[in-house]
Amino acid sequence: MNLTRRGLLAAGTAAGAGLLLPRSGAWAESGPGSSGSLPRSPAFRPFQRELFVPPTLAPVAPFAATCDFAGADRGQPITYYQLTQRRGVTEIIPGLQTEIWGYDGLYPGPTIRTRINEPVVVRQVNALDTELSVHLHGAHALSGSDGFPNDFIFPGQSRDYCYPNVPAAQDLTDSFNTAWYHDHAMDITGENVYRGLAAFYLVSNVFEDALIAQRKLPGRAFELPLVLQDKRLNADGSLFFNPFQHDGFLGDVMVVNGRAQPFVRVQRRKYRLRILNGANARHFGLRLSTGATFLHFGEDSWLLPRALARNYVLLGMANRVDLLVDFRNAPNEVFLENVLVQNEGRGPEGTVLAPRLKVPGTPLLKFIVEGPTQPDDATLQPGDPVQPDTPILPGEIVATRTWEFERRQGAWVINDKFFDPDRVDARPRLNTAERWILKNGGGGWWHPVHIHLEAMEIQRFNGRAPPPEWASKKDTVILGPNDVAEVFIRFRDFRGRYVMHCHNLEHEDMRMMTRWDVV
Ligand SMILES: [Cu+2]
Repeated sequence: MNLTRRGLLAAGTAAGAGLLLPRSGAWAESGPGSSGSLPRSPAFRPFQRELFVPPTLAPVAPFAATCDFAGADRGQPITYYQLTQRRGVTEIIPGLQTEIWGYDGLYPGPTIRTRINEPVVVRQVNALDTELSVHLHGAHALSGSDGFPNDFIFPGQSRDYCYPNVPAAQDLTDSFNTAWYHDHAMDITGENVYRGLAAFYLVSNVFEDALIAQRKLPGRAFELPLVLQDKRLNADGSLFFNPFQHDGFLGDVMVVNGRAQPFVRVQRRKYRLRILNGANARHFGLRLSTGATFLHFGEDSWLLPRALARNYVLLGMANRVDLLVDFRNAPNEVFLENVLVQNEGRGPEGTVLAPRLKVPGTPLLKFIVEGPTQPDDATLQPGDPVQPDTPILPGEIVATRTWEFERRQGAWVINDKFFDPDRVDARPRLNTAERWILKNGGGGWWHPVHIHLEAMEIQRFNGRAPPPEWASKKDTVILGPNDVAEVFIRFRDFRGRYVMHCHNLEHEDMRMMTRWDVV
């Protein structure tokens, strides 16, 4: 499949896709791109199976790592992990066996829990028959460990990833918190992630510690990491995926932590929900079925400066939200619902700031609320400080660059160019800040734009101040049709190759990506 997708790109057009044959078993009998003949997933009764919570990965004995921290580990003791990427079998739909590709054969993969300024080495072993590259999304990562798209781990080989887990420039207000690791191999990221290569990487810091110690946030026992995805299954339970569908893959089964519409038992107290949109091309607009207000205190990799009262959150692909939900006075059943209307890979209906919503929406996860009410639990209030932000000031800006995201020849370009890992499109200087103008060229397409290495700080969205949840740090900003985001970004600590790309994984694989080097 990867060779055929590459052949397609070499031919300079996607129009010949129908002439190329996919790898056997990659998808069902329907013709290339014929959305009308997509298989419908087998029917099932939702909310019969319990939520799967991925295990926390245990460290291994130290080994001689082949990666280079370049001093970024600051001499701190290093924790070592090892993961083997291999096939596994799971039940996405009850009663049907589905083969997945997983970190240690698990989908989602094991959660890595670490701490800011505590260096980690992860040895990734490739026991699959495809090329891999691992990106730690939302981290301040060394170039050689960032999962550059053609820094491949070939089948049968391994690669060591060095994560110093430092906040940029040792500024603790830059401490990242909810990151995730997922595949980033050139041209085939969409299929690799779709088949299961995604997991949480959670990094505690002093601000989070203080909130938990002060009982403003719940501790680990009342925290649920949730990755939302959509899948499509063939009648035999195998995953359907069409590598020649370049608009953006949409499934017809809503999956939370690898299981279709599960349930979870919760007590009558407050819970922290760390939600990740891990889908290829589906955006999620989330509400509780009760319509209840919750607190939104983390966005992408960073805790927000202050807690916000919300009753709706929007997640483009790769976006994360950290929410505090109060079940104390809830009815016995509450659903987390997707209320965003999206029927095509190109994006949801409506606009980013005024999406078209359906209420009631599609229930994703059922909370079964039980037991007596816990009084005085997790006292975080709207407006309370969470993690301070040190904004980038206009006086720090040394350059302005404009990046336009558009469709060309059935594939995707940034500033009229397809991704080429050997072409450097920008060379920002170490320890400077720049203004980047991110523009969606239109055509009805949505592009969640992800920048590696550093947070972007959105100054303007379509010429106006961004909504408060987008006003501090972000690693992925959704650009709806014709949207323009003006962002400030710094380039600190690490030189080398990095990328920016659309996180619609089909757009990314069809070259909506650009390489820039910190020099
Ligand atoms: Cu896109």
